[in-house]
Amino acid sequence: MSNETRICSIHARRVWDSRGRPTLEAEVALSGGAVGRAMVPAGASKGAREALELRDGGASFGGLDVRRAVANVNGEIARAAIGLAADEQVALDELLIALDGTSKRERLGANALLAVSMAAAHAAAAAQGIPLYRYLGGDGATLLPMPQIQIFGGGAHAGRRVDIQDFMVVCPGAGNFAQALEWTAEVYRHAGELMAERGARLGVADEGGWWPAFDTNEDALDALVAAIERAGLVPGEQVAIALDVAASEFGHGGRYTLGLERRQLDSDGLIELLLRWCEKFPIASIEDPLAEDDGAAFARFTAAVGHRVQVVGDDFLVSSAELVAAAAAAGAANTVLLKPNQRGTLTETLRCWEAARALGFAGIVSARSGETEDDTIVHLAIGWQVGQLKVGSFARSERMAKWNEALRIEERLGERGRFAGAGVFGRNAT
Ligand code: 2PG
Ligand code: MG
Repeated sequence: MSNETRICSIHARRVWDSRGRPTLEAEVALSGGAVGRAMVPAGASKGAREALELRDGGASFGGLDVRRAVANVNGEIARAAIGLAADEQVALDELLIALDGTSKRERLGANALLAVSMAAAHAAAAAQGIPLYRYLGGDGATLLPMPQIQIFGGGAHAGRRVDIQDFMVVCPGAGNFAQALEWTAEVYRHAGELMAERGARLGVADEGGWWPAFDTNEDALDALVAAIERAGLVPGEQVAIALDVAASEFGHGGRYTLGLERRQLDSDGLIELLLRWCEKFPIASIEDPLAEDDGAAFARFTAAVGHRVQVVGDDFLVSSAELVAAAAAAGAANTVLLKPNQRGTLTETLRCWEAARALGFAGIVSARSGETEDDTIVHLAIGWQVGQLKVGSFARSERMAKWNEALRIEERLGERGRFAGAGVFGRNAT
């Protein structure tokens, strides 16, 4: 260890996220003078097997205050981690995990651990005077991700106004990352105009997608295709649809309740509905088509469309290497969503991605619905060469901060940069 990268101070503070809720920021300073800083996001539709976000409970801020997590960083974690090398991420993260001592990080809090894990990586990159993506991935970190961008919000991010959570687009026909953003900007704008014409432009949902004032879930899909066409783009070829069904939010035990349409479906009924949508609409990717406790149905769905549609596990896999291995063995899903706060450290998140990649899965680095201006995940997507990035919509600065950072990196990489393109989507291994 060079003396320059020794952690000499760790400080956490309470800051505020995009929903106006408390979250944590940590600052890690190194003996050579470098400093790294990171903020932790928060989900609304969470998987039951995610690591725990430590909240104070009680009356203040609806029980969501993070004073205990802040105190854990400034006390126990700082005492244990000061003196370690920031550029030895695995050793640092393993110390954090051992210090917590629980499988779901519920003693110190996954939010406390992650703030330090990410801030240390930033500090180590700063000590070398290079951007984080390059620190993580070296000269090979040249893959610009395919963005998944929300046009209409829904589910838990829009007061359950519609059942499906994210109506997104991907741009398989785009030649580079910047063009994918340009096309998405046009689709987003036209979708807003279309809603205005219907007298239904009622603002935006949690991640910046247009508020889903629709009579049925399928109406939203029709509107999305119409917006792509109005933008002068070819649905399916240039711009395709990606959905996050987030089915754990409206079903368990193989029973699903579509509140908007007042109907109940069993697992096969939901599979049938989604397969019909895959026939009717240019859908390239579906996340959490079934609930986290419905693995057998997840496998049936993947067997039916996984050769041509990317089937993503989020709540189903919670960025866990073990759950990905089990899903791969069962033929359930072909792509893993990677959210560092589902685990609590960068090392565990990277292990999940490495396990997934070795099993032929694709990956998508993802933000949470409660975000900040922190752009660490952009660097993870590029540094780890994951190939896809999901950040929410094309509005609100906690989202745009990330798209804009990826644009800067694309520019910086210049000729060396490669856009992930249509080949990046997960497909069943044959
Ligand atoms: C998801 C995320 C982002 P949340 O389900 O993929 O859309 O939502 O952060 O609320 O879990
Ligand atoms: Mg999801």
